[in-house]
Amino acid sequence: MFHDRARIEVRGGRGGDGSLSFRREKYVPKGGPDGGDGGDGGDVVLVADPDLRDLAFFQRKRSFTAGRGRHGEGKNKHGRTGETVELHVPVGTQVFDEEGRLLVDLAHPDARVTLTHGGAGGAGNRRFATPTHQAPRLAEIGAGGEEAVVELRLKLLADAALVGFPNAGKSSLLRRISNAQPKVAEYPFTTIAPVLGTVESSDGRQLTVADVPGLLEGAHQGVGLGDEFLAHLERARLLIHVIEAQEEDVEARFRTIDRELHAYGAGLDERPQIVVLNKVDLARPEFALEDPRILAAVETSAVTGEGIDELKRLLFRLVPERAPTRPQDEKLADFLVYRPSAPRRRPFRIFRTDRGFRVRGDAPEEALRAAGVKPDDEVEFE
Ligand SMILES: Nc1nc2c(ncn2[C@@H]2O[C@H](COP(=O)(O)OP(=O)(O)OP(=O)(O)O)[C@@H](O)[C@H]2O)c(=O)[nH]1
Ligand SMILES: [Mg+2]
Repeated sequence: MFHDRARIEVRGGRGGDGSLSFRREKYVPKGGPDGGDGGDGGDVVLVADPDLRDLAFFQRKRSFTAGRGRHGEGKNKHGRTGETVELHVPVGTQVFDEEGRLLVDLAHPDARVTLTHGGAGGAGNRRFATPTHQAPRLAEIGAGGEEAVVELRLKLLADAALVGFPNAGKSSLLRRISNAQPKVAEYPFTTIAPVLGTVESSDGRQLTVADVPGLLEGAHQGVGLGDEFLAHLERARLLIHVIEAQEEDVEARFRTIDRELHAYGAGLDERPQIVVLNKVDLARPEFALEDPRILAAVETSAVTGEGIDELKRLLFRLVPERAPTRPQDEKLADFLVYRPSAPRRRPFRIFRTDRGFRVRGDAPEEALRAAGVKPDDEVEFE
């Protein structure tokens, strides 16, 4: 199964607690405070991995928590930072929040983004020593990590995409022009998951072409395999519209598919197209439709090889250049839309004292519970 969606729950690690400790040495009756700080909790990070093809991993595991920071200790020992959890996703993965807003677009190999930060470690009592208050009997509790529920959606990054009725010969053409080996058979809906192929020109240039399931009239209402998989065409800059030559009215077939592209939206009906009349070894009808989007029409046979070189040449000539991006823009594009789920600064702080707890600011009850406060504990509010 090919999975292009997943909903996951992520949590940054909790920060470690600061330590409440005093130096104890022989012949030093009243040692100063020496409690070290707790370590920060680990983050949950997404990484765009060029070796991955889909989001299948997240069907088995959906909940991820980064490591917690270690507690601080006496002798000014700081706790270690919690372990970061790195989640690998295919290049082209987008992240949406629960309201469906786009947060991140991992469009480049090795792009990284932090989904949830770990909580800050608590300060050890040594930090609270002042000239007038040399033996602070309190240490800070580590903060909880950020939490988020996000939806991952994969949209393939292809330069061009094949589109057309089932059985038109899309996969056969991709086998002919690229290194991909999608399944081919004489029944409709042989292709049920998108496939990417790399096409190479004689001078070494490369293009990627996506093959997706066939479309039927009414696909936008769920006929056939529906039209959800057209999401994988959204980023293709050119469509290769494949029509079976032996069918009756090839121009009417063109318009039917075009209506489905229109119904899907996302600008697919404005994309430039190469129209491919395939299976011309069986029939050779005329295709005379004029349309500003049709940049070229070519006759092919995936069986005899006729027209295949011509199709490749047209591809390299007609796929529009990628909009030029400056390096700093590319980096921004991955992160710009990201809104962190919670402010990084703490709205409250919780301390452990030798009698119980002390709270500064407006701490919600669950934060107190997470800090280890029990119903009978003494809590001072500042
Ligand atoms: N005679 C002839 N048969 C072809 C040609 N191209 C493909 N076929 C045959 O048509 C059938 C369908 O080909 P596919 O490549 O699987 O078609 P598809 O468009 O990918 O189909 P779906 O994945 O179901 O949408 C297979 O039996 C192919 O062998 C061609 O140019 N000539
Ligand atoms: Mg196919």
